[in-house]
Amino acid sequence: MKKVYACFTTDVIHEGHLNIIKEAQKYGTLVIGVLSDAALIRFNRFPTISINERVDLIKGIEGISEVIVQDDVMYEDVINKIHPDYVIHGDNWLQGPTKAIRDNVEKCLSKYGGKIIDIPYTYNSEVKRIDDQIRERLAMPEFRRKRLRRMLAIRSIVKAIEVHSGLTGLLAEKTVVEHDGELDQFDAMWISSLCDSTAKGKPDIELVDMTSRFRTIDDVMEVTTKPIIFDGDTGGMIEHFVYTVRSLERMGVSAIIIEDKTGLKKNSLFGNEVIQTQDTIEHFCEKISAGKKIQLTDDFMIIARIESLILEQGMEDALNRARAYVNAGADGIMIHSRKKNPSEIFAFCDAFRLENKEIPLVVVPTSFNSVTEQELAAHGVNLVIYANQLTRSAFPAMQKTAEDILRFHRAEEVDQRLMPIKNIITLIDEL
Ligand code: SPV
Ligand code: MG
Repeated sequence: MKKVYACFTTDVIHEGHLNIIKEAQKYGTLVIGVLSDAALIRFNRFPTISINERVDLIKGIEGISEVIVQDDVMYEDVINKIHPDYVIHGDNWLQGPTKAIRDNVEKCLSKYGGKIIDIPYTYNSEVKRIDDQIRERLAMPEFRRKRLRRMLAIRSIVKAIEVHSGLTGLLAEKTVVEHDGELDQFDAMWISSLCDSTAKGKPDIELVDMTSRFRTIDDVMEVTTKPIIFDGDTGGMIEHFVYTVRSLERMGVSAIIIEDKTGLKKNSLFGNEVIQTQDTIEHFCEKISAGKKIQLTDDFMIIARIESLILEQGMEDALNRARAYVNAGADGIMIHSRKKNPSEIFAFCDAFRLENKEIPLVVVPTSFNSVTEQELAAHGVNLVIYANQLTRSAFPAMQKTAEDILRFHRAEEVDQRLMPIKNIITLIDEL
């Protein structure tokens, strides 16, 4: 009897999966792999049920000889282990980023004469409805909120990108890239004070009020499922901060990052070129504790951002503050720098990790942008935030288009570098 293998990444069995099973049974005995949580999160999306429940779901279907867990999105290990004669999959993997998976399967099977069976992918309204429902569930506050903590526990490094609108949210949600035979995507979204203010044409000085910032979050939440990290600036007055924490938690935001500055906040990337005042350790600890006390779930995170290196107060001050903020209840530490070279970030992370192995470390490599995620992870960083690159890439493109229309008194010259309207429309989901 020949052996047929299929890998399932689903939480719900629908007609498409049953078609694969029916077709596979014509070729031999069927082994189904269930993609592990870590691999599923990296490649696709969060599961809404546990790995054991997903395995049981498949075991409950008749005509399957074995169910195993597949630990990597690429099939290499599983193929080497079970040597299937056939691997069966919907033909949707013939294009797009998932083609890299098919290429990998083809290479592995060709070593011993195994074959791929591509069957027509099942597109129908019932399958779409089920997929949409899973996505809607992932977007619900109680599901979304806890996913940052889970992600930090599972991934060696979590990657967040700045978003400030529904459209940039969609980019963060849907951009998947195949590179060097691996698939990658962003794990989370950063609601930057700088870019949220810039999008409204306002300076980054805590001028855009909370109601307006929440409106931005809401726009993003409407069209995405990934966890959200909110840039809370200084957090404001303690009496106000507790309300902010409550609101964000209720909305399904996963974390707020507050920076230890006081008075009129200026963007950190100005450093000491402008007047910026660091908060006292005692007062900032009080703010963290007040926020932790008010939150209702264990999911929400308050991350303390240390500005000592930005304000040239030295490494010892940064480390002292980190210790104090953790003692006050901070769920993570963000260390910021505006040096081009990452050495002070590495020095802080190395010293902090000697004392504390657990608390997540967060960095924003805007100035020290040559550093790779892998290097940061090697120094104990858990979360990297690309805080403003979408805004900075969009603005010059829009500015050039505006200038060229003025220059040529028509739009033809700019058209070849514009995204076709059809592509914009297909980016946006319709219910
Ligand atoms: C932001 O994105 O608003 C930040 C990061 O706070 S930074 O601009 O580097 O201060
Ligand atoms: Mg900010």
